[in-house]
Amino acid sequence: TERWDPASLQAKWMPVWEEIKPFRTDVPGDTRPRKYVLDMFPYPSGDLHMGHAEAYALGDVIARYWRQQGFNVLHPVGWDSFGLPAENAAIKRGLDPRQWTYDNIDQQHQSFKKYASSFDWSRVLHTSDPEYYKWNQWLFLKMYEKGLAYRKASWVNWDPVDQTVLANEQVLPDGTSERSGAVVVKKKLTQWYFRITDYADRLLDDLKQLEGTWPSKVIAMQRNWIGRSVGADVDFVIEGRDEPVTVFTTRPDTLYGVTFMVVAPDSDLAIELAAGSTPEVQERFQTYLAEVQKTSETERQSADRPKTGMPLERWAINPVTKERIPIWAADYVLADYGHGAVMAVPAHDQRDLDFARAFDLPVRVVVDTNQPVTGVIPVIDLDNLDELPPLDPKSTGTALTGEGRLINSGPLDGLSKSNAIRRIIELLEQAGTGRPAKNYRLRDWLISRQRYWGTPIPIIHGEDGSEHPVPEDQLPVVLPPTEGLNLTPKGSSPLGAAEDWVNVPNPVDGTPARRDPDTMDTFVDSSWYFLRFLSPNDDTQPFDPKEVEKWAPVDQYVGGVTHAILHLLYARFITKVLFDLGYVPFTEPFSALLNQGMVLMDGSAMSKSKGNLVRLSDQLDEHGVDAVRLTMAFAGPPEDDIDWADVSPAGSAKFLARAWRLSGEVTSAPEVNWRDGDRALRKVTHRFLAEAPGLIEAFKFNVVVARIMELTNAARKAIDSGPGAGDPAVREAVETIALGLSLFAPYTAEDMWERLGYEPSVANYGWRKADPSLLTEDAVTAVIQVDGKVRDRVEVSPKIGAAELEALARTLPGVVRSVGDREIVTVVCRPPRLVNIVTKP
Ligand code: ANZ
Repeated sequence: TERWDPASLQAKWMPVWEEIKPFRTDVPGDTRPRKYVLDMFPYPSGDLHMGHAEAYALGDVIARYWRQQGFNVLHPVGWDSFGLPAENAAIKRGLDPRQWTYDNIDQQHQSFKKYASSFDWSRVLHTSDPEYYKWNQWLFLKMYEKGLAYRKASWVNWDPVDQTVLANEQVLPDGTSERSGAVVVKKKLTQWYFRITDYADRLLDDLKQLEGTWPSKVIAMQRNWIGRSVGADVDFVIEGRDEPVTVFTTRPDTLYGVTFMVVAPDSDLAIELAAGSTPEVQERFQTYLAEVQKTSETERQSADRPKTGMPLERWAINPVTKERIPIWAADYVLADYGHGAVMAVPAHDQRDLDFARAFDLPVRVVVDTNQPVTGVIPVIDLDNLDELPPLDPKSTGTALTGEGRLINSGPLDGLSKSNAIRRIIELLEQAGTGRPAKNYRLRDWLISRQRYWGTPIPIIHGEDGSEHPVPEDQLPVVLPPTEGLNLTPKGSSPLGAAEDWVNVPNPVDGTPARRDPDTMDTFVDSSWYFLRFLSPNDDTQPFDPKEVEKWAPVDQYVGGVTHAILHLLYARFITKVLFDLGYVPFTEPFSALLNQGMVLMDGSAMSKSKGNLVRLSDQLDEHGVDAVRLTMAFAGPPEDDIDWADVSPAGSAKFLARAWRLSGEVTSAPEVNWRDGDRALRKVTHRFLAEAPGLIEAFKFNVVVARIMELTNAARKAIDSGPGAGDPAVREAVETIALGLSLFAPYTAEDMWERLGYEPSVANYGWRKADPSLLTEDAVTAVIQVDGKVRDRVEVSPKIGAAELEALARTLPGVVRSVGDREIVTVVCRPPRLVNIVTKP
C-alpha cells in the first residue's frame, strides 16, 4: 500500500514490540553505559489526557535518544495511586477506592502502550500495592528510630462543616473555607511530622550542585520555600517570670531602638502572660484570641491590613538599655516562626511602625540612613535640603530600612549596619543574653492524614499513651477492606472504626492497644519511588543496593513545574536521610531536571467547565499517535506552554506521510556504497547527523524536527529532479530520516525501517557518525586576471577574505610568470571569485 495510515501502522507494530521488547534493561551481560531517564509518574485520575501526552512524548525523546547513542537506558513507569480523588470518587459512587484506582491504571497502561512510550514494562509499580507501601512503613520506622518522625500537637485550620483539616491555601482571605464556605477555626490536633527542618541547611546548600542542570526558576523556588534568615536570638527578662523570653531578630543592631515587645496571641507564651495579668486583660485576651483564630495565616501576614492587638500589661527589660518596655499581643506575629515573639523596632521595621502608629507607641531612630556607610560622599543638593528624607518615621509612616550608621546606640554608635550586627552579637554573647541564630520559613512536614486511601502509619498506641513501632517482620500493615467503613470525612480517620483491624495487642506486654488510624501523605510514596524502580519485585528490601550502585541517581528527570517545590523538596530530603542511614551513596536524587510546559487551548488551561477540553483519544483517532507526538515536540521549546489552537497535528500527519513515502521509493539495496552517492545530498544528511545530538541534549527538539523536514525535502528533490531514487545518497538520507523520526514518531520510523530492508527495531539500531569530510563547506574557484586576462585559477573557501585572497593570488605560478618584472599598480579583489591585477605598462 502506498498510503500512510496511522491506525494500521499502530495495529501492525504494537504486537511486534510486545514480542521483541526493545526497551528491556535487564539483558544479562549488557556492557553498555547506563542512563536513568525518569518521567514523573502519573496519578491514575482517569484516562491519559493532553498534558500526559505532552509530558510523556518529551520524556520519551530523551530516553530514545540515549538508547540510540548506545546507552542502556532505564525508563520505567508506575502509578502514584494512593490519594484523595479515588477516595472522593468512592464516596460519591459507593465504590471501593481500589476499584476506581486499578480500573484507571488499566486504562492508562493500555493507552501508554498505544502511545508507544519506551518504558520497561517489567518494572511497573503501584504505590497502593501492599508490596510497595510496606516500604513506606519501613521508611517511617527508620525515621522514627532516628527521631526524624515524631508526633506533636499543633494548630491547624479546621472546617467545622466538612469536619476536616484544610491546607493554608484552602482558606480564603475572609477566613472561610474554599470548599464549604464555613468560617474556618483553629484546632489543636496531634499529628505526625517528619523533621525536614533538620535538613534545611543541606537542602539549601546542596542546590549549588544542581545549578546548570536544573531550571534556575525551580532552584529559586526551593530556596525561597526554605527561606533561611540569619540573625540572632536575644533574651529579654520578663517581670514576674523566672525564665527570660527569647526573640529572633535579623537586626540585632537595632536593639537600642526596641520600644516594645510583641507576642503571637495564639502562642503558649501569650496565653501564659495573659493568665498572669489582670482579670480585665484575661477577658479581653480570650475575645481577641477567638478573633485571631478565625484569621488565616496569609491574611495575618498581609502588609496592608490594619494592625490589631492589645497590651498584656506585662513588662520586659531591654537587655542593653535596661529600659522597661510593654508587651503586646498582636496577630502580625506568628506563633510558629522563630520563638513566636519579636522585639519591636518601629523606626526600622515597617510592620512594627504600622503597629506603633496605630497604638501610639514610641519610635526611636537608631540608624541614621542619611549617613554614608561606604566612604563615598553622597551628592547632596544644598539648595534643596528639604528633599532629604526627614528622620522621623512616626510622622512619615515609612520605616528606615536602608543602610546607615548607628546612632543613640552606646557602644555601637558610628558603626555600619553589618559591623554593628557583628559587634552586638559579641557583646550579647559576652553578657550571656544573646547568640547568633538562623531561622527558616520551612516547617516540619505534616505527614498524617485522617483518610482511608493511603499507607497506614505503623505505630501501635498503648492504653497508657505509649507508642510502639510495629515490628519490622509484621510489615506491611495492610489496609482493612472498606466494607462497613464510612469514608466520609469527619476529622478522624475512617480506619478508627475498623474494630478488627484497629484493636491489637500491645507488642510489649500483650495488653489491649490500638493501631494509629491515620494514613501517610501521598508525597511520602513519591519521595523514594525512583529507587523502587531499580528492584521493583524485591520483597526483602526497599531497593537493592547493587542496583542503586548501577543506576542511581536519576540522570534526567522530566515533569511539570507544578512539582517545583513540594515533591522535589521531599524527594531531596528523603534521599539525604537515606544517605545518612547508609542506604544510598549520593545526596541528590535527580542530577538534571526538565520542566515541560502545559497544553492550553485558546490561551487558557483546558477544563470541562470552560468547554475547551481537547480529548486526547479524539486527537489520536483523528491524527494518529505519531502526529500527536510529533506536534508536541515541534510546537516550541519544551519548557514553553503549547496552545493546541495554534499547532497543527494535521500538518504533522501530512509531513509524516511525505517522509514515509520516501522509504517506498528508494530503489538501491541496503548494501550500496554511500560514498558513490550524490555529494550535495550527502552533505545535508551528514550535517543533520552531526548537529542533531547536540540539539537534543540542549532540549531543542523542535529544531531537530525542523531539520528532519529539511532533509526530507532534500531527499524528495534528489528523487524528483536530481540524481534519482537509485542514488545511494537517497538511501542514506531516507535511512537517516527514519533514525531521526524514531525519537518522535516511532510507528512511522519503524515502518520506514522495514521498507528500507531492515529488521525491527529502528529504536535499537544506533546513531551514525557524521563523516567530517562532508561537513566542510564546498570550495569555489577563484579566477585570477592580470591586466584583464585570465592567468590562473585556485580553489578557495567561500568565506575567504580579500587580503588573504590577494596574497594567495600573487604567489600563483601563472600570475608570477605573467607579471614578470612589471610594477603592480592596483589589485581589484572580489572574494571569493575574482582578482584582477593591474600592472604599469
Ligand atoms: C527586630 C527587627 C528590626 C526586625 C528591624 C526586622 C527589622 P525574616 O527575614 O522573615 O526571617 N519576626 C521574628 N519572629 C517573628 C514572628 N514569629 N512573626 C512575625 N515576625 C517575626 O524576618 C525576621 C524578622 O521578623 C525579625 O527581625 C523580627 O523582626 C520578625 F529593623 O527583629 B526583626
